[in-house]
Parts: sequence; structure tokens; C-alpha cells
Amino acid sequence: MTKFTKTCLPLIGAALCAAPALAQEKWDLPMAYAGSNFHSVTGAEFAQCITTGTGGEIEVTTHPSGSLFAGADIKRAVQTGQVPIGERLLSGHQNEDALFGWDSIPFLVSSFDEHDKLYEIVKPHLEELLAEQNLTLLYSAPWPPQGLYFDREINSVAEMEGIKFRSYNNATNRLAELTGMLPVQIEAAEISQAFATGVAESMVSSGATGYDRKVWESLSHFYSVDAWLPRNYMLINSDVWEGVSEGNKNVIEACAQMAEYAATWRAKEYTGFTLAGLRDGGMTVEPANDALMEELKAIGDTMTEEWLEAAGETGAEIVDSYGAAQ
Ligand code: PCA
Repeated sequence: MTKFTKTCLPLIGAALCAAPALAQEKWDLPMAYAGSNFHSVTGAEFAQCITTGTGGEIEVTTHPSGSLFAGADIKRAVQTGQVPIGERLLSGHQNEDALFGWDSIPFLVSSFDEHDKLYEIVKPHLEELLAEQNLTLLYSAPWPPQGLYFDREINSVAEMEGIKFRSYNNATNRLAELTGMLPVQIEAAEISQAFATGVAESMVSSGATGYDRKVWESLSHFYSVDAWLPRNYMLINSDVWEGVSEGNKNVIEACAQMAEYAATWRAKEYTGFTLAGLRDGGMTVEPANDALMEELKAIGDTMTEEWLEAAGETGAEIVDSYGAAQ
């Protein structure tokens, strides 16, 4: 049902109304991270851009902090059409296809520039895989580089033995196993509690997530090892996408391009800002010592091999093309 949300002067008639807003569709957009996080802020602007740009024909409402669907359930909700659109960290679905884990391979890339180059190579493969799952990629943006958080000083992998480690995907689980830590998978929205109650004592994540969740209340050290940069993806159900008019598709694609640019820029800005915030909160923020770095890189080599084995020909093609582009 088409419904005019602006009333027109009765004698003038609908055709002469100034830009009548037609509220034809309402899209709920679940997101896993806190509303103040830069991905969520960008998502809210993206939603507003669509609502405004389509003249209200598509009205998008974001639901941050996993309030509509928890992070782990967002992809399925979009795939099955429970919601038309949603944002998700795809490396959380590496068990469905190793390709989703391309952005969580330790030390394959460590900087935004390297990550961008790898993403350009991966993107068409990823879009193909998503299409098979009835999903269309609208935009995507990285998190800042991943570092290690602890509730104590750590100088070697041996010292990590038995520490309770908050993980967020298969790769982080595996990292815990290989360092002798005990992984427990917890959504970012829940980590402040997990650290406060001792359910977890460490994690690998960005300065941004530690800052968003004020982890200095429970943790003391952040080692900026720059292990990898995982990405969030704004996905739309492909059937819904096909049903969108050409004009509105153009609007959504333009909004998506701006969102990708804004979120990527914010990720970079946020890297230094949030590390300073962790320091202000009282944490020690420093690089890992050389010996620890070497141990971690050896673990990275193991995980790269394991990923290549799981990702088969596509994985090899991606890593080879990346190597050749260097
Ligand atoms: N923050 C998210 C994923 C990567 C990151 O930096 C998290 O910790 O869940």
C-alpha cells in the first residue's frame, strides 16, 4: 500500500504536491556493534541516505548492538529474508567457506594499504560466493589492525598458557589454541561484562573495540601486533535487491559508495585516536617485543598454511596474485 506521508492542499491535487514522500517499504537493518562504533555510525548515515535519497520510498532503520539479531545470526536473517538488509563480519562464517576468512590470516597483510590491495583481489571471488547464497554486497569496510589485549604483561607465547581468551571467529579460536589459551566466543556487545566477571582475560581486536567497550576497566595491556584487518560487510538479500527500481538502486549504490569511503576513512582515523584513548584509560599500549613477534609470526605461518589448504584453488590464486602484485 502506498501511503502519502505529506498531506497536500486538497484543491491542488496530488500531481502538484511538492515532493510527496511515499513510504512504500520499511527496511530493518540489524548491526552487531555498539551504536557509537564507527561502522554503526556509518551504517546509520547510510540508512538515512537511502531514506532521503529515495524520497521515503524505502525507509531504513538501523538496529545496532545486536538488538534485532545477534552478530552470528545476521547473515542468515538476510539470506532467508527475515530482514532485507544487514551488516556482518563475514570472517565469522569461515566454517561455511574458507574464503570468508581471507581477512583474518595472521600477518599476511598488516597495514591498511596492503589490506586494500588484497581486498581488490578477493572481492570478485567473494561477490560470487555471496551471490550463490542469495546475498548482494553493497559496501564493506575494514576494522583497524588487530592487536592483543591482556590483563597482565605478556612477553612470550609460553606466558599465555591457560589464559581465558575472548574470540570472535574461527581464526581467533585457532590463534587461542595455538598459543595455549582457552577460547570463548563472545560478541563485542558483551565483552565488557565478560572481562569484568573474569569469563575472559584477553582478546585479539582493534583499538576501536577496546575503546568502544572501555576495556581498561578490566584489562591492562594492549600489544599492537597488527595481525590482520577484518572487514564488516553491508549485505542485501538478492531477491529484495532485484525488486528495487533502477532509480532507487542508483541511490543505494551511491549511498553505499559514500559509506564505504567514510567508514574506511574513519577506521584509519580511529586507529591512533582509540589507542590514545586506551592509554588515557590507563592501559600500557606498546608493540610486542621482537621475540614474541617472531613466535606470533610462526603461528601466522601455520595459520596461513591451514587457510590455503582449506581455501583450495581460489585461496592459492588469491595469495599468488597478491604476491605477484607486490
Ligand atoms: N572488533 C570486532 C571485530 C574486529 C574488531 O576490531 C570484535 O572484536 O568483535
